[in-house]
Amino acid sequence: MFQKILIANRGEIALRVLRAAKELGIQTVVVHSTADADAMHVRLADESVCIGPPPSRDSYLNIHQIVAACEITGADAVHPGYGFLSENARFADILAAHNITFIGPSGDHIRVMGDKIEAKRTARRLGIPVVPGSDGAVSDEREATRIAAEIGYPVIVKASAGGGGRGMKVARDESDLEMALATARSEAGAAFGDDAVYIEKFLQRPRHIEIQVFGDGMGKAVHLGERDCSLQRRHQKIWEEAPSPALNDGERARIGAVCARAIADLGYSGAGTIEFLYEDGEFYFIEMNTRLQVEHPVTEAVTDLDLVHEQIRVASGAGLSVTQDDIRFTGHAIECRINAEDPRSFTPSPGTITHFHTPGGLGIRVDSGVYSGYRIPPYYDSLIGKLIVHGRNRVECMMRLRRALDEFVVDGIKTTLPLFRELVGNADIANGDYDIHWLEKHLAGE
Ligand code: MV4
Repeated sequence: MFQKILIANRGEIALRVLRAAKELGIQTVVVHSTADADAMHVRLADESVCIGPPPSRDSYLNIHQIVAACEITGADAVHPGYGFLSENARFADILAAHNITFIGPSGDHIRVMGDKIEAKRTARRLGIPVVPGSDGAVSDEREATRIAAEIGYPVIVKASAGGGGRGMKVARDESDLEMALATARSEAGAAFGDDAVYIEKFLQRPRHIEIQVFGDGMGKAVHLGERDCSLQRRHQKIWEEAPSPALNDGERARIGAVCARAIADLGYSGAGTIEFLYEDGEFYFIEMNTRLQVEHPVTEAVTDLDLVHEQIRVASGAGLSVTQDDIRFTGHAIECRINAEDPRSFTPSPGTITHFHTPGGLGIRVDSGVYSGYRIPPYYDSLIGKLIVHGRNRVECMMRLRRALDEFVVDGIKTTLPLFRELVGNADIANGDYDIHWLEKHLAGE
């Protein structure tokens, strides 16, 4: 097992990893920017190293500074959290070259999944159902027109180097296609330095359902069920739940088994998420994330597993603590992302939190790195906390969530709490009746 883990992140996820390391008796080092000297993760860690000025590129994204911090403190492993360097293949390779363990998959697996065309090709080869479309990059308009006519309109043009909603254009019919192709290609070239694009059938009213997987890097893998992340705005998830209100046990077991087999065959190591669009009873692979995700606590609630413990175990070579037969799904969990944002416009609202009071009681978990008197720096993501609620079923979970939202106090800044108080009173949400477009329509007043 590791002696000392360096946490290359900040905020609630730095705390989350720190807690897991402490529980396992592992020493902790955190790195931080000058803007985060007062942050909770810095206070709770055994050691801390200031690695640069506030802008992320000069601190949390500065690979050389982070490697130097490992050398200085003698850390033998790095946990990247999510965002920042968590899906940076070069970072994983550089750590390996320094004999420091990256707590995550290999650089090669990160690289494959970071290229959306390669990811889709790999998924298809491994038997995962994918969205119908071009087999790889489309080279010219004639090819695009032929493929679009084959799969039928509407189609979507996506950037291979994109992901998470960046660099996508929809073509409703053939007259749209030339423009969609040219725009997607030039935006991709400008944004990512890679203008490769591909075409897919555009699904009109899907849900976003993702499967949590774990590989031990030695040919064994498990799935931990799904999360329904359809409630989002501008590709930012705000509410995630497990199980999905749209799936039955048979569908879950079937898609889960397909994913676990694929991850085993790939020789994948660590936590991963296989993202699908789900429409009319069918799953369509879109992307794979090779990191721990913001919404992982929802899966922890329904499986009673500690995903960060598992990540650390697997990275150390100790393997997974469970086999598929050990995994049981109990009850229902919902996560609400508490952002320092205006609840209608979602514009960031940094500043000082004058009063912070978190709810408690049975089935309530709050993951947050803030406290009363904490000043939110304006440089980073607006996520300040997550409320995760568990109940024996969805009705009980929603009852507890309504109560927990009433107890939650965050004064001094604007947060997304009022939006959640509204959502828990909405009939569609109560019925689990929503797709990826629901929130934006609701906010527009429909
Ligand atoms: C799609 C799609 C419809 N059809 N692909 C957006 C983020 C990126 N991960 C993939 N995305 C989409 N891909 C096909 N073939 C609709 C979206 C999409 C979306 C997906 C998941 C969650 C929210 C979304 C919001 C708008 C569009």
